[in-house]
Amino acid sequence: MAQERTFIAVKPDGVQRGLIGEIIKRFEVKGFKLVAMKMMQASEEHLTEHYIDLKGKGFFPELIKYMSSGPVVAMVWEGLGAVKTGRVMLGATNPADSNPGTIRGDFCIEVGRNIIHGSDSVESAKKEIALWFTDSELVSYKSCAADWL
Ligand code: D4T
Repeated sequence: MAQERTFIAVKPDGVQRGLIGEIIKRFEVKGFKLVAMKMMQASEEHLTEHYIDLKGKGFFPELIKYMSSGPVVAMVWEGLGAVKTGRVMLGATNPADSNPGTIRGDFCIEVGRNIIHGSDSVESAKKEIALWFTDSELVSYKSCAADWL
């Protein structure tokens, strides 16, 4: 496994349901390092760019409406295998298939309200991080826990 960065976003339902802290906690206690974070109201244009690969899907208009219905918390987490492990921590896209113990498995029910996004590959992570953050928003520092993980 290599050191990677992954893009994680608490979706509008996760924000409204008070799950920001719980989600941050899971990545923190796992041992990943937070390198960027901001709360923002994403525009439909920005979200269309983020979900461009899904543009042909029937659920796309609903997805954009939902994702732009309130603020999201965008984050970048760094660590060994952060992309793959991040996806495991999120659980399956459809919460009906997400195992208990995963974020979606523990906190949501419907695929259209699945509270969190996580990059699905290193390549998508790079694109998503560049879409949501400027280089200067990605903070470089050494965590004091780094040698213990
Ligand atoms: P995101 O990108 O939000 O982390 O979700 P996934 O990577 O796990 O899954 P995805 O890209 O296939 O779907 C993006 C987003 O669309 C919603 N969705 C998905 C939906 O509302 N109905 C559906 O049938 C599917 C497949 C949920 C996540």
